[in-house]
Amino acid sequence: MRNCTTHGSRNEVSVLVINTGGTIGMKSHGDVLEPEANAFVNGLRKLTTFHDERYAEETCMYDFYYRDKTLVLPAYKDNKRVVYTFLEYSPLLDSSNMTTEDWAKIGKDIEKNYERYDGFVILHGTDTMAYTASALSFMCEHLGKPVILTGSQVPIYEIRSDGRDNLQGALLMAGLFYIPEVCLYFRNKLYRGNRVTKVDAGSFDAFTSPNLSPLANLDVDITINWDTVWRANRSNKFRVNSELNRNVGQLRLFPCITAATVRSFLQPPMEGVVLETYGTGNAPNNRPDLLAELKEATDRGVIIINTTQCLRGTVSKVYATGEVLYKAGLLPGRDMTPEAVLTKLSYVLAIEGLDLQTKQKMMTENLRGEMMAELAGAKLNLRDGRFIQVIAKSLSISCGEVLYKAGLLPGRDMTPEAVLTKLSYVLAIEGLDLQTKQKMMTENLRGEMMAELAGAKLNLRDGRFIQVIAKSLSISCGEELVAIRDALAPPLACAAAKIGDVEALESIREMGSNLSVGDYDGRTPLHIAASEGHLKVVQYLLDQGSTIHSRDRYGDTPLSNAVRFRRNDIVMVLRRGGAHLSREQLAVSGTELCSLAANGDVDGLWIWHQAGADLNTPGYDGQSALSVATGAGKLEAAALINHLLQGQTGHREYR
Ligand code: ASN
Repeated sequence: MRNCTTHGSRNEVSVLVINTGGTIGMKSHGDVLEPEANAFVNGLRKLTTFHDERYAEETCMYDFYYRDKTLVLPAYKDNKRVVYTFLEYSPLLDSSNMTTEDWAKIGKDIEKNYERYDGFVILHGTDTMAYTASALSFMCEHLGKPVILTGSQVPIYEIRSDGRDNLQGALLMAGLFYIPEVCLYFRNKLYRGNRVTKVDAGSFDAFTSPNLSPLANLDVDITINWDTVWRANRSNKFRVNSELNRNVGQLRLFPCITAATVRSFLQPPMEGVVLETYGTGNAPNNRPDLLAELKEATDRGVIIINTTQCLRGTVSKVYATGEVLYKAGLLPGRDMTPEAVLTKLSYVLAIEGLDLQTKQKMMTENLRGEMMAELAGAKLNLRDGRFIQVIAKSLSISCGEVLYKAGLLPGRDMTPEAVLTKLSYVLAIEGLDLQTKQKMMTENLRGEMMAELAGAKLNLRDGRFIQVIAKSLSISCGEELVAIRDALAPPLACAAAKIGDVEALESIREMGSNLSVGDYDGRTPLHIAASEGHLKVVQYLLDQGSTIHSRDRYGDTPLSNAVRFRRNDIVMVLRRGGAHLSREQLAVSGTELCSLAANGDVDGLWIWHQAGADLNTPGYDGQSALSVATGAGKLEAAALINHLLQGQTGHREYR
């Protein structure tokens, strides 16, 4: 018998890589590059940075995954492993050949495989990647897992290729970080998919996100801008809407454009148009012929969105030359990219049962973070230095004990230059004793250091205390306070979730904090509320888009916590929001069900069934829960299993 170390341990995450084509997988045929089929897995298998065969063998990984489709990355931080499986399209496409049908196919494949994988990477040509990323962002409704498009400028098989870095970065992002968005990863940066545009045909820095800073920077350290991450409302299950309307178009204004050109462009069956105008959204207001054509089309029900030809910035009603367009019935596209507007039109126009007014309204609303918020986000106005001191003192902020013991003083994040010159300055001040000088060295005199947060001990039992802290933090600003806020928010939010205090959570959210960040054990407020049985908090967190699939360090999700603590109502709400048992949990569910059956634990059987466990799954010894219950004379349990089995369809497969 083979001796396998446990496969599917909580340190493993699985990612589906959908290979649609593009330069990343191309080879030279004659003088031109063309996609090469069936080459990826075998090519990458030989690279130790892309595959750890020893680990795969030791854990019997191929008992669970197809050998010719699956690889595993070497261990990353905390021994985390990304197991990734390829789904290759045929034919592979240069992205210039892609249409809405290809977007729909990708969407459907994500939907079909959604519960089996923790994240998705889409390999795609760079030429139209921004369109596909934008389209997918709209098609994926209530998305709760990362979907990351990437590709390269030089094929991955060549010596100087950007493909290896891009693929590896995308895999890490998709597997190890809960960023529930459609993103594009390129050249060490993770962007929101509907904010990008291809700006360089010959550089490895092919993409930019002109109006939104990257969601993550993968430099020596990986920095995630959690504040920027978009969180879809999760009170509904993830679904992909793959219906798209192709009667959309993009028209770029130029000084001598004729009314006839505009008229012919706007003819039926055209239903939605991206009009790229000048600067802040301006067009000639001395051309009644042009404006009449636009007005005629919008009167007919064509939705025309005003966007700027500029790479950066937004349209606004500053000039008379802009105002005329709105009088002609155009709608403002704010700071959306043309790619985002076009694909949004295609998505919105295809939704059945909506009247024109609702569609127009949707086009001006922020559906997936594709445009800046009306108020550009709640800006914290936090200038009060005294406030920092009050907060810092009330949290009994302290320095590292070890350093004190050795007699040293901590320099925090000061530069050596700052420390040296500060020493020089402080030591020269006359009339101060050593103690005062030491104290000055640890104090922030001219903004040369960050406030120290280590060792802050909080006693967070009292709901009012949390609210007071949260509210008072929201009136402050500056880098230091943002740092304090970020350090405080996770324990505050977890404490609020523990006592079921929605109001306190709302205060924490209002101060701009992310309610999906976990504590030291990776337990998020949702884990805690699910364990404690606080239904209202769970509902609130889902409405705020909290990450439903995150696992704590023990591999538990909010759903598995709700099952463990027998919170029926919460299991139902989480399931409605798309939560599901993980591959590993399903694998052990048979044994769990048998043990519940042996004990006649009807409630336990019921909740596992509600959570999505298959009652047919055999236990470790091959017995079914039904035969165990019958054999043990647990008739009520057997009757329940029988009843549930009648309503249960299909058998889950792991492979
Ligand atoms: N023509 C290629 C494509 O879009 C360009 C690339 O991937 N770099 O498929």
